[in-house]
Amino acid sequence: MPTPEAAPAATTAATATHCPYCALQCGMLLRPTPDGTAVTVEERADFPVNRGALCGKGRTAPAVLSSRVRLTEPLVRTHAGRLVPATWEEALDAVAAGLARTARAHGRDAVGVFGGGGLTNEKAYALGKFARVALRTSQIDYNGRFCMSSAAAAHQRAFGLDRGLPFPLEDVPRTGCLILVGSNLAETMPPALRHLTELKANGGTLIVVDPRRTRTAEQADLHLAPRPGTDLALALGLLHLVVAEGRTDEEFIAARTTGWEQARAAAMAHWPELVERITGVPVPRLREAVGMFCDAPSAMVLTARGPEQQSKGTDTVGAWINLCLATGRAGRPLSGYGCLTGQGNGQGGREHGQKADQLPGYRRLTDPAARAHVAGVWGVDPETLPGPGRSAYELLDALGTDVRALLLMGSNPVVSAPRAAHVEERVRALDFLAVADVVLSETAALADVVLPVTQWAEETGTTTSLEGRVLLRRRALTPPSGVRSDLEVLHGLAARLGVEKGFPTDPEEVFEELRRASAGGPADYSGISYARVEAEQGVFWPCPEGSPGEPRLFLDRFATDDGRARFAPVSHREAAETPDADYPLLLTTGRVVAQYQSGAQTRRVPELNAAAPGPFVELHPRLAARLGVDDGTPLAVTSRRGRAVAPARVTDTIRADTVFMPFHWPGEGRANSLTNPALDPVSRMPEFKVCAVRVEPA
Ligand SMILES: Nc1nc2c(c(=O)[nH]1)N[C@H]1C(S)=C(S)[C@@H](COP(=O)(O)OP(=O)(O)OC[C@H]3O[C@@H](n4cnc5c(=O)[nH]c(N)nc54)[C@H](O)[C@@H]3O)O[C@H]1N2
Ligand SMILES: Nc1nc2c(c(=O)[nH]1)N[C@H]1C(S)=C(S)[C@@H](COP(=O)(O)OP(=O)(O)OC[C@H]3O[C@@H](n4cnc5c(=O)[nH]c(N)nc54)[C@H](O)[C@@H]3O)O[C@H]1N2
Ligand code: SF4
Ligand SMILES: [Mo]
Repeated sequence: MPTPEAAPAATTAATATHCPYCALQCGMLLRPTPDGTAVTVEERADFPVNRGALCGKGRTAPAVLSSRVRLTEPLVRTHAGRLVPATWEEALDAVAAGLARTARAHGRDAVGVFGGGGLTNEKAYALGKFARVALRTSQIDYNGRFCMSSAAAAHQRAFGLDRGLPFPLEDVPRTGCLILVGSNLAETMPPALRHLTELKANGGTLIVVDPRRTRTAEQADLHLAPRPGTDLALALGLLHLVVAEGRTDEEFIAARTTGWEQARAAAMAHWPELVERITGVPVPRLREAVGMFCDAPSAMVLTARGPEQQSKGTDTVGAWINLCLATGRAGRPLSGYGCLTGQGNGQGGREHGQKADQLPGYRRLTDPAARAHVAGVWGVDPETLPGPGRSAYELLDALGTDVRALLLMGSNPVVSAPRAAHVEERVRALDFLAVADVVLSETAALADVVLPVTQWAEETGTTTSLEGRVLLRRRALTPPSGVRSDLEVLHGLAARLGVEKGFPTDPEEVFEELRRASAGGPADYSGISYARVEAEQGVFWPCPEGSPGEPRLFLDRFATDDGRARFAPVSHREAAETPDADYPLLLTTGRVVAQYQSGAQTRRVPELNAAAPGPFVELHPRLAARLGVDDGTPLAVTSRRGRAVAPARVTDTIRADTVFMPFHWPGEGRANSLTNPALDPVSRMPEFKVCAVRVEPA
């Protein structure tokens, strides 16, 4: 199949685009090398979010375009069990046959689809449609479930709408006080660190809540280091003090919220001394935080994965939102709650239908009007659309039993899912696995068919950044001849499954359909076009036809039926697992600056590997002394799920009752061999950020 996008003319003109990795979606220029076979990254100073600044991952992103590390031809597993090169016809035939065979033998819901928050809006939309229309399975979900789903659920509950940041990032340095809860943005979004420096230069104050004194916490005026898994109690304790000290904004509460009495009563049950006992944060520090937050003329709370990746993440975020609402720090200029979304298209990826319960435009799959609208755009009978399916971990857990064939696009769960050894075993138990990827990830290596796809610089598509700003990545480079785009893959598979129409391969054509499908929904993109996005440095949704887009939400009313924000009646509860005699320590997990996610891409970049060569276990000197280990000693970390081995990194920046591991590596040092898949009851988010472990010299 010829690739539908015209190759750029042989020129050395640079293409303006965005980074393939995180949700900051830094602007960059890609300039073709003189022979036209590669691109180099240059600064793009005009894009306001990063003003030219890039982290090491962004600067080195072209390394993954090299055929030395990527896939350039389809692979099919032989009867002898080896993956060998195949033609595209053979590979797509094999995938379509594998999926169809399973559906025939075990029913449509025995075929699953797993997507990713790194996929462009066009791909996420097409993948959701492919599941519902071509496979007619309910079993689709994606890795965003592991990312910001708790914040999304809390957003919906409180504000009636889920856009990560209700204001552009440029507002952050102008607020009076910022509480950053469980975000290490100095490592996870380095160019955003500038906003913290500017905030302080403007006279604003910064509070960071993190069990570790991270590079981000180093910047703080006040660092609170709670025990992992206790942010809910911390937020309730702060609200208790706000009430006790008479610092609520009664006028705002009366005019713009509902549910205060219940939320207030719950907070009043959380005495500062009790909160100190639960969190380990001394009462004077709690008072200091309340003073800083309430004294400031405006204030924001931003959460990231620290408080969210917990089995009570939704309630925890709800408690931080309660704090904002009670003090009138929401729906006003330079004030509000926001979530720092993670993946390149973490925001857009959660809006257009790759989520188990969702239709495009952030519509609910159970809503008859939404089904009718989207079925109309798709040209199918609403009755044929399946209902909601399993959430990501539940889907992975069902592999090989209820779900017997899987199409995976844009995730590497063998490394990144909780209780990963079990997930790996489930993946191996599948009757059929097809993986579309740019590299042979640890999960792709287990597939029956591997489909090599084009990458960010080789294809056009939109992403929606953590600000809710829709951005365009333009194709800047001709892909190698052996690869096809994800849209071409879905087109080819749909045709083989008997659905000839409805899966175009031109991204702009897909976007035009997405516009219509999203029209009238909460995430309305109908007024957004490629031309507008390019002319305006991005367009903020919601953007109905004719709208300028909305950088700032909720200033007049919240998106609930009555326009009022809803307090969440939340109380503290323990993590699913707490330390005991057998597993006396807490493990928390997260990221380092030089590696991205499961590392599938960044572990293939020499410069990044030199900076972050492998896993480690961060622990406090007191704990190290008790265990009799030094910096570099190989440590065995054991939980109820499994065991991991990695060298000790001794540092006084972590609590003495907690160890930390980054999750970027497979094999012996895989942090997710240990993590607990206990799920949040609302968001179905696993508890990546807290489980009980035992640590000993290996
Ligand atoms: N370098 C790099 N950058 C990335 C990514 C990457 O893999 N590498 N991934 C991108 C993605 S998808 C995401 S989601 C974001 C994530 O961005 P962040 O949320 O900033 O990243 P994490 O390191 O997972 O977690 C942040 C902090 O939470 C702290 N923490 C752990 N447990 C708790 C707790 O119980 N409470 C609190 N308050 N804090 C806790 C950790 O110590 C850590 O410093 O980063 C994005 N950017
Ligand atoms: N212990 C622990 N585990 C965690 C977390 C944690 O904090 N702690 N964080 C969780 C979070 S927030 C996230 S977001 C997940 C992420 O974890 P994963 O879902 O594994 O994310 P990636 O490693 O980015 O995997 C993306 C895969 O898709 C491929 N890919 C990239 N672009 C494309 C594309 O356009 N098309 C296709 N077909 N493939 C593409 C990449 O090469 C890679 O193999 O990890 C979660 N796991
Ligand atoms: S901060 Fe994120 S978007 Fe910016 S260059 Fe780094 S990885 Fe890319
Ligand atoms: Mo994420």
